[in-house]
Amino acid sequence: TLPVEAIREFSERHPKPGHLTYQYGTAGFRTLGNDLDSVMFRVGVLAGLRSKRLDGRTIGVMVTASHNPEPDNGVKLVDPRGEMLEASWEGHATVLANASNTSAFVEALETLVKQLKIDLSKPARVVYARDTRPSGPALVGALEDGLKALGVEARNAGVTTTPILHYLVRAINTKGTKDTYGDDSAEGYMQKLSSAFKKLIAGKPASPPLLVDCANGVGAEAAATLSRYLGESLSLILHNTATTTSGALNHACGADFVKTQQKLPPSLAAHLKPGQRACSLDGDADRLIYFYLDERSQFHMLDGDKIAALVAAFIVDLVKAAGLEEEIRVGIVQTAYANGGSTKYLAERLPVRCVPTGVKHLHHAAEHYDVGVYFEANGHGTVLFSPETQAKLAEHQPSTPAQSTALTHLVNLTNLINQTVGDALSDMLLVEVVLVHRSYGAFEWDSLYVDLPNRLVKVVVADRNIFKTEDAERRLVSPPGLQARIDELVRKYEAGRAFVRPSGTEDVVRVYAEARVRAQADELAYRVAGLVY
Ligand code: 16G
Ligand code: ZN
Repeated sequence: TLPVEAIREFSERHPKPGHLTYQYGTAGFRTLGNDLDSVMFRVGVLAGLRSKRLDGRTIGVMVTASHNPEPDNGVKLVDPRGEMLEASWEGHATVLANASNTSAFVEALETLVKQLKIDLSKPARVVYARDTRPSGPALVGALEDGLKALGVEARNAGVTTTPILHYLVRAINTKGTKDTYGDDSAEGYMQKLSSAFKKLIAGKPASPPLLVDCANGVGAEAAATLSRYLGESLSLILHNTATTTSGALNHACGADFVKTQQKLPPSLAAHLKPGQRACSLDGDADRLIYFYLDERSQFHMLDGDKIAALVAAFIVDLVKAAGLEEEIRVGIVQTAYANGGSTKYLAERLPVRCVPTGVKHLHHAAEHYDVGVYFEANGHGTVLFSPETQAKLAEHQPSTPAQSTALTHLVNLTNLINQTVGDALSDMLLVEVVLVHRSYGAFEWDSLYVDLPNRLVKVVVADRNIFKTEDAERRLVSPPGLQARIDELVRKYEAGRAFVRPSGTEDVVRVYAEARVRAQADELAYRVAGLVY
């Protein structure tokens, strides 16, 4: 049975504020750090139950609010293979978080245990970590109370990036099996990535140094460690590493700043030379955006779409060179936010699928390919190699030295890439490998295709829930009649495309538009926003 006494006692220390309702959304629970105490406690209990339900396999809990402002915080659960929490449990999380008091919480737990047939005699194991936010330590304390209340065997992974926590979950759950993912420590992660990187660039000329904007977040610490592991194989120059300066996190820097503002973080202005590559991580280092200045010091962004194009084409070529093109199908997954220029470039080379926003949709769709590449335009993405593909790569007998080399590269890529989730540091190394192999600088990479000018605007509406979409969020079915009016507008613009969707993380509706020229993209976005308002 449930340790009701302990749960009650701990729960009383973490009362739910009466005026708040919580929702486990695209990014888990996310709001002001000050409002999350009861949520953290309850997530601790829930994580323990999830582990029991899965026979004692280790569940991950990450305390972060990613690219959001410093006062925000959040929490996400990670399933045993390092992937996002199974969708059906998002609802359970929401129910538990909103139980009005201790009795209601205990009652909700009892219902859940019965409904899901959770065997409470099973062990419960959880590994957790947090980012560098000032609200983190207290929230982790609340989480630990939840873990204690249920008697969970807990492991504190300290302050680390979201992707490292995902790596740890998978490494712990595969330890000692034939699918072992790596040593279950941050050092194991660094070792795995850096040694794959060194093998992939062996014998190639070293790249000029790369500037890394660490968003003043937890990525700064991980990048510094990684840099030591990389040694001379890649020189990283770290900027925005002020993880203890109040107010600095994600402020005028980081991947989200660069993507949404489409400009250089001011803090890099004095450091970035024309033609030099630079990249930005977000606050928990699961998103990556590259950029450079041209010879006229014009800013150019290389976002998730550009990364997808670079990486997917490279893998397609390697698969061909290894003589495996008949056996291994490489595909790509995007969302409606993918630039039309990238979709056109990619569709000429491999199958492209469009899915709704949110990592879980992209990840699941990518699993349907032998090698599935997914990237959101915002810089979150990875590459998945199916278990059958990994086995094929391990067994395949190459018939020429060229095939053998390509095959070895593919195997090394499976180790370089963090396949559990988008990982800014792993993706950064991946980009660097491709640039070296292609002999590309930032400019050559950028020239693979031309981005269509685009504009994203937020519209505050009375009720965003009346906006319902279909066709991977590319069309509205509700409010009635609105889509027809959008279509009518879009037709007036050359290469025009626009869509409207309710945000999953903010109380707003988002409008995206693109067109052949800048002024037209802006105008289309504002006119569609005018229809929504
Ligand atoms: C979250 C998602 C991201 C998505 C974004 C959309 C994860 C880990 N992150 O940050 O994939 O692009 O939400 O936000 O799932 P929106 O619904 O407010 O546009
Ligand atoms: Zn993030």
